[in-house]
Amino acid sequence: MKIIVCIPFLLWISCTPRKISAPAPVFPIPSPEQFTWHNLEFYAFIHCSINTFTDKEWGFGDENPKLFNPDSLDVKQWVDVFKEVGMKAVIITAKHHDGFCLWPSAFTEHSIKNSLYKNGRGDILKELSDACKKVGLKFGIYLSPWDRNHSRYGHPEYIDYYRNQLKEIFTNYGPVFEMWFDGANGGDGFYGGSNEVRRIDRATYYNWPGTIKMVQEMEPKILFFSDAGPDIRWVGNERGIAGQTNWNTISADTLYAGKPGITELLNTGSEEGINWIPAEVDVSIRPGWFYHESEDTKVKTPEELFAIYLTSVGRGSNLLLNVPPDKHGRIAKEDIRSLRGLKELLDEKFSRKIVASHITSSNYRGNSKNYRPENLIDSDYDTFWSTDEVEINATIEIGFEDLTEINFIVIKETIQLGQRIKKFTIEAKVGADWKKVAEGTTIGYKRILPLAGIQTNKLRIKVVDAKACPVISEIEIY
Ligand code: FUL
Repeated sequence: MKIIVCIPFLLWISCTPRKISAPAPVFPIPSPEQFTWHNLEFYAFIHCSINTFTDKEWGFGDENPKLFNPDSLDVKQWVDVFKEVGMKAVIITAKHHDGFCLWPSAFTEHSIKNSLYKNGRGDILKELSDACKKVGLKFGIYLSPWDRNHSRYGHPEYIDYYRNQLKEIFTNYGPVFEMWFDGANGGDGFYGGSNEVRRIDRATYYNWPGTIKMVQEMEPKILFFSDAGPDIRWVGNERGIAGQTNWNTISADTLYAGKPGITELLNTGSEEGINWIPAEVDVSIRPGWFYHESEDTKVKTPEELFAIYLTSVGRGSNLLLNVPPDKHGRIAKEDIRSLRGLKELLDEKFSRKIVASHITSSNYRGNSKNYRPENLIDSDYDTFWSTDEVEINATIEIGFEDLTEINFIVIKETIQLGQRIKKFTIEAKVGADWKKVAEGTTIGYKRILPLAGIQTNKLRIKVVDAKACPVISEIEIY
């Protein structure tokens, strides 16, 4: 049979650019609010309450509200310092386990309204949420579910009390970007004078689904943090260390308090996880969460904070760094010194990108410029490099004009399409040979790899294993 082919048609087929479709997402993926949360990276935690004046970490719940008396509390000082050092938000303990409230709640006498602060007319939630709005920081709330002051803790009436307080907070102080539900729950306490031990069933007592729904109706974009999510998970320790392997994915139904090995699971997440619940790293700049004068000499140094930055933000988590105001209600000079030192280190290490002279990859999707390797070094997270569907083991090569000293490489996966990479290596050309200088498992929103000042004019990043074809937004070299 003779096939007559029309030459102009063939020419048209070969010249018309085919639209190469982007890789399909590998589920689960972050919600838009979770994606915005990933972008925050670094923010402050404030513990300032009755414990600041009793020198305790956990108040019993029988403290006299008059003890709370910061004589020069200055929320502007807090937010200015946080802003100056690059933090993007603040989360405050509106009520810690002792039950004392930093706003004049209508549902209890155990609050700031009966303290000496501003003769009972102060409202720290209002002051701080206003100050955050002014400087452009997001505002978050920690409201301890456990309440060692409340007489009905452990009984159904307390749940109404807790929900009424949430209503007060969310109607008066929003927008609130993150709500922190602490894991410490039940035990001994004052409980309105009963002075006894009260245990609760953590799985059922609070009816979390109902409480969460109620808050979501008031604040639809809110993200909930707890040991088990549902939006952000605890990282499993308070030392500032996310897992070397850090999946943003985990299955919510595999998480329950008291489960053996839960802290390890929270630390690494799980490759097969069916929910997107990234880890937040909470750690204090001091040994305690509250201010204690005796810890003025124990404030973490800039170098220690930088190491924590690398094991949190540098492993794809967010860093929630606690900076507790002192008895005057001000951030202590020792803490400010360390925070400024950290900022200097971050600027010194990460403000001058090394410019690559060329970048190539073993494959890029459909040879389309939408997915070409140049997208990796265009300082635009929204553009990305990806490969053809079956090309999982891809290699990216980056060259420099001269022999260059390299201290850090930062890799950012395009997480809106799912977290995919399971294993990668980095090699540097040293003389005539390629030398492995780093390797890792997951990448996620951001992975920082220290390269110890290696001298090279070529780097090679190899994706060794991935859930599907890799998708990377940015590679930065410092
Ligand atoms: C813990 C609490 O018991 C500590 O006091 C502190 O608030 C920390 C952030 O969470 O579970």
